[in-house]
Amino acid sequence: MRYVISDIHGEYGLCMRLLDKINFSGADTLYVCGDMVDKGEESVRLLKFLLGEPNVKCILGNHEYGFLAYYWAVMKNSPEDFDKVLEDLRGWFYGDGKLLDWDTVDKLEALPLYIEEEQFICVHAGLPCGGDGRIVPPEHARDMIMLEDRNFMRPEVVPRDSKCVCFGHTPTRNICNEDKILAYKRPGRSGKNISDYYKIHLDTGTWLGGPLGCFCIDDCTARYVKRPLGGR
Ligand SMILES: [Mn+2]
Repeated sequence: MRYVISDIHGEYGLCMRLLDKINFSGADTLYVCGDMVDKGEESVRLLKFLLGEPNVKCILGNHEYGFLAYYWAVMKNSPEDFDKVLEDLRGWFYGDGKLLDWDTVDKLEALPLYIEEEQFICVHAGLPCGGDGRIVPPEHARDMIMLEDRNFMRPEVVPRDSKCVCFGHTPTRNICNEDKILAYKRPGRSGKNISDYYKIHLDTGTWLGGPLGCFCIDDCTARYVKRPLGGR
């Protein structure tokens, strides 16, 4: 089965519980729509896991991009002393920054801004969408729009004639007052196939205390794990 998820924000434990719940195995694929890091305490542990699994496909979110921008700035200032640079970069992450290594930095730097498959597109925040419902394809969209767009998530934005767009970035509670995945179905469709949907909004506000959820591309259902009582 193929699953999409977004905005895990350093919640390694919750992510592991969710993967357990869906019996995630080597035969499955997980698409991660960015913002794996920051806010939570185990950003680097989570990164090392996700970037190390051959069947996990990640893209950049604005939080990974922010880290990379910092990395590029640090490299400009002291490019010779790599030990010092790495020490500096470790300070970026709240919690487990000391686990950061060059392998993880290099893998992060190699991540794309979107993934396009036959029936769906993964992007962090959204794609430009005009009033006529025509979206700009990801290869022509500006990087910062894909990373930080705040228009695409609006319920009244209805892309037409496009693949289903899976995205996160803004907690869905801002739209529906609930921490749940919003799957927007095309009119008159059954909802059993991913092509029956035009967009899947994945950010369930995990860093704000919400659950962590993922959406199964193949059976079109959402699965969640809640935070333990007393957790953030
Ligand atoms: Mn974001």
